[in-house]
Amino acid sequence: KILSAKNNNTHEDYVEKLYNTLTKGDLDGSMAIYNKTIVQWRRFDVFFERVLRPVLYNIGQRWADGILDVATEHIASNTVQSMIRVIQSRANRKPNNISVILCMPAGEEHKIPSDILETFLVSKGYKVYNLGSLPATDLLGYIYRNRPDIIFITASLRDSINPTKSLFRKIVEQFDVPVIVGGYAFSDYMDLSLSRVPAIIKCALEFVNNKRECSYVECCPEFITNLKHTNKV
Ligand code: B12
Repeated sequence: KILSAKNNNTHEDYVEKLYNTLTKGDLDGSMAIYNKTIVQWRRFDVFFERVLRPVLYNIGQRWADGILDVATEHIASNTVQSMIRVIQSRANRKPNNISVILCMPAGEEHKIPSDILETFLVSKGYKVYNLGSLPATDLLGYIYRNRPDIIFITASLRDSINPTKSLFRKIVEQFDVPVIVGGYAFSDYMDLSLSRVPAIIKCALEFVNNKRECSYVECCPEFITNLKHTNKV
């Protein structure tokens, strides 16, 4: 026990180590850190929430403060995308027959949050359509053809808040489908950590399918408010 405790790192240790490997573009080193966290915690969402997300927020802050140059930020985000691909290829897939569209409003280029959500949801058995950023008309056509059970819109830029609201309105005007909005742009208003995502989805589906009040009101009041103002088609 003493030996294994000695080998265990804290979240902060991993954050520091991952910051160093990512900013060097070191994929193998980054994956070695990921593998170690899995052995220690046995849950990859803990790695995403407690290690990768803080590292990316650090990178963004240092870039905004002028301490980190754009090229290094790009190397780090490209390495993260490679990591996510490897992690997703290892995810267990026991289908649960619920489909989710992940999308971003036009002009939003921050796709890493959607890619992390995709990996998380796929590992929980959801069928995921990760569309990235696209014009509203294309998204509406895709929804019409594929009839997803739920739609997530992700936005990181404050400038994406209004385009997100507009996209939200266009979808709910035409389709009777729950739409959930989240991401860094909304971080002042809601906590959307990965561990809350399954409860949010369950609550949204209960509300729409059974016309029942959500039992998770405390976990997603903003979302419920949105739904109550939705005109069902
Ligand atoms: C990597 C990065 C980039 C990369 C993106 C690469 C890619 N393919 O994704 C590049 C280099 C392209 C980029 C560009 C820009 N960026 Co940038 N970027 C970042 C950075 C460092 C990390 C983003 C990220 O992946 N975060 C990690 C994810 C995992 O966290 P998250 O977004 O919170 O998502 C989690 C949860 O919120 C939740 N979630 C997310 N969405 C949803 C949705 C639902 C429904 C639910 C339930 C949950 C949920 O799940 C996610 C996984 O845990 C951030 C810093 C930051 N604070 O995020 C800046 C940041 C977002 N960028 C910023 C800026 C300013 C820009 C540029 C304008 C810079 C420029 N002058 O060119 C451009 C804009 C490009 C555009 N048009 O979109 C600012 C935005 C400020 C603001 N809020 O307006 C930030 C915050 C940096 C900063 N501190 O100033 N960027």
